[in-house]
Amino acid sequence: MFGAILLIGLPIVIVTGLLSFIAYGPQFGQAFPADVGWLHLPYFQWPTRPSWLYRLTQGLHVGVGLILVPIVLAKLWSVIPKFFTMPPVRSIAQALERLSLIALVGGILFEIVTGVLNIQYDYIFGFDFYTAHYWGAWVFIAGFLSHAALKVPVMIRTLRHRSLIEVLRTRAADTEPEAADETGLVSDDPDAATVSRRGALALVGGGALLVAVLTVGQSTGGILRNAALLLPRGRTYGDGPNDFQINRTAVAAQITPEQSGDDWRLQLLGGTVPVALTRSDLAAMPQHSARLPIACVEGWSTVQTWTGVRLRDLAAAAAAADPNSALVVSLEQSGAFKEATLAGNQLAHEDSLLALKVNGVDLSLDHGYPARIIVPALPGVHNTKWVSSIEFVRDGT
Ligand SMILES: Nc1nc2c(c(=O)[nH]1)N[C@H]1C(S)=C(S)[C@@H](COP(=O)(O)O)O[C@H]1N2
Ligand SMILES: [Mo]
Repeated sequence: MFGAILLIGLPIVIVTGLLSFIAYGPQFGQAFPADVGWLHLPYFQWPTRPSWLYRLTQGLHVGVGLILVPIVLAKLWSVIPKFFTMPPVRSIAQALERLSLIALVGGILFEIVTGVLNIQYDYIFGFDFYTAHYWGAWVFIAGFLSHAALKVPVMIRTLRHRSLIEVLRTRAADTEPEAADETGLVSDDPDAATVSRRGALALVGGGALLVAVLTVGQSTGGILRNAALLLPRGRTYGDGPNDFQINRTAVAAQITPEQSGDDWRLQLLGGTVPVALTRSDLAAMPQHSARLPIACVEGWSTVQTWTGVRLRDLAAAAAAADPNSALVVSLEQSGAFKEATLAGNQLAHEDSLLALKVNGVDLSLDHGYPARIIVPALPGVHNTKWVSSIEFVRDGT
């Protein structure tokens, strides 16, 4: 049963994880690791529609990943004797199976630990987290595929020979041990059962459910947000229109009042002439509103109503026709998120904005005042706050 659940759940975590790598824009060298050598995924342009795409894929990656933790632990518990088999290696075939198990078990524990630490402890790894999590994923994928190829037939046979209804009706006192088989997991002389099969399922299922309750509110919001104790960025930021998760505060990013005050200018580069705009200049341009999510790689997301100037109007204002990409730079001096490159399709989308307002009021300093990027389906990290310049690029000219 545990194997069957993992067989469905883990591919979701794997695929959404790899999609996140592509969403980060490897073509601009801003996915990590930047150079993946021969393990090159088929890259494609990350879409801007539907706007909730990254919210869904990354929410699933983190959410399903966390919910599966109790099931992974239970699955490991169920095969514990296997970890202590002596002698550890008897034949070449068995040595290969053992090697695939190290990739499988070592890989998944490594991915869980690095993933959880990255969510909860604010990038303690720096960028090495992404590199480690990426290569660890491939080790795990190799172990997972070979293990599934070997064991799915065994799993199907085992599930077939026992009826689930029957299992759900059987108390601990009536629980019979498994018949001895070639797996070597059954004791020659088992004690009486201390827990029924249904009890084991309920315990592990309850654990997964508990993790789900503590997690889903970070994406759904609403009442469940109060239950989202695992929400890394906290649950409340005071009242008012700017009350939603803050990844990095203005203080943490060392944004000074002088930098973001009246002397602030937005520099538009890469067009026929450089342009510098004040915040009032921007406010005097045509304003557009869109309901768009911020979806962080950490799994949390929130949908807000943003208002500002379309990025394509800014390109036009700089006389930069049909840009293929743009480098957005923040006032922030250091830090990994001080700049990001946006692709052509992201610049062209009608809802892609340099936002001045959120939910009808000026952005708070923590949410990126004087102006921030907000683009449909873009990973949260590339929605640069405290923008100081945008350089439009047209390849081949
Ligand atoms: N300049 C700058 N922009 C930034 C960041 C940052 O640290 N510095 N954090 C990014 C990340 S990781 C996310 S998820 C979003 C979060 O936006 P919010 O803090 O307004 O919710 O902002 C992004 N923009
Ligand atoms: Mo983020």
